[in-house]
Amino acid sequence: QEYTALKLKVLEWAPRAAELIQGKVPEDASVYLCPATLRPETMYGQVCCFVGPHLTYGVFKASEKEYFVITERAARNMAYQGIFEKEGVIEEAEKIQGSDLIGTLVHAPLSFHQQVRVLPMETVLATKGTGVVTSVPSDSPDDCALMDELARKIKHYNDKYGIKEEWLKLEIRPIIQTPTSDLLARHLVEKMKIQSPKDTQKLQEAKELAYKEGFYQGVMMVGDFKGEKVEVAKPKVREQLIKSGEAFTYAEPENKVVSRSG
Ligand code: ZZB
Repeated sequence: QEYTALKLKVLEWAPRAAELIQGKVPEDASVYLCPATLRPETMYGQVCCFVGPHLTYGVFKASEKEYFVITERAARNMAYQGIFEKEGVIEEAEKIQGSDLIGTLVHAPLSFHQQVRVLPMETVLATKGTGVVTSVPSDSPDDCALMDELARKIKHYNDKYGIKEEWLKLEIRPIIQTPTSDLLARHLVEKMKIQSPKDTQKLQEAKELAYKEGFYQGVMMVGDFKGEKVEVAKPKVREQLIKSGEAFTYAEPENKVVSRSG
């Protein structure tokens, strides 16, 4: 699986993360949260960045001036892909629990909303990508269902993680036109009566539909490739992000199936 890993620069740490980072990273270095995505063409619509509150992340040194917040598993993979300055070497400046990152303010490349917050996603898999996920509720049913849930239970999430209502209020703008909708994820969540992020089976189905329709029938409504088919625009947006230094390629080894007989 080949992902585009985006660099979301930390502008302001959540209080607990700030304490942990203090003195661990050089003053003049930048730290980035690096979500792995299969949909670089949707980056215009980012409204937040998700982490698994119960996952452990590391702040890994990519070069003298750049540190990445990702899972250790992702760092181990990246170390052998020419992403870190020193091949095969992993330097971890600090460990951080996902819950301690919530509320951190980051810069989201290409997005209408240049500054977005880190929010919790209980369903983030530690075994996929970087463990960091960028949220595009216009085109990702999972993100759409979770943003609804966070807003619906804002009191609970405020008590639990200090989430503020205004962090959830960023406008969700259409990015891609398909035959059924210009907000395909919202359309599918409503049509399939998806009630919460726990409707995993329906969400899986919605995701597959959204991938297919978005890729084969979608047309870009925004950005430099406005009017072009998604199929055509996707690699171009990706290339642009990589050229500008705002993203890099991250490949994931296939999950090995270990047979019982060994
Ligand atoms: C932004 C985005 C915009 C995404 C979209 C999807 C969509 P997949 O399809 O299951 O292989 N993701 C990445 N890492 C994780 C993780 N560790 N745990 C849970 N979700 C993760 O997964 C790839 C997509 O799942 C990634 O692409 C990311 O969300 C999320 F409009 O990034 B995506 C129809 C989907 N649309």
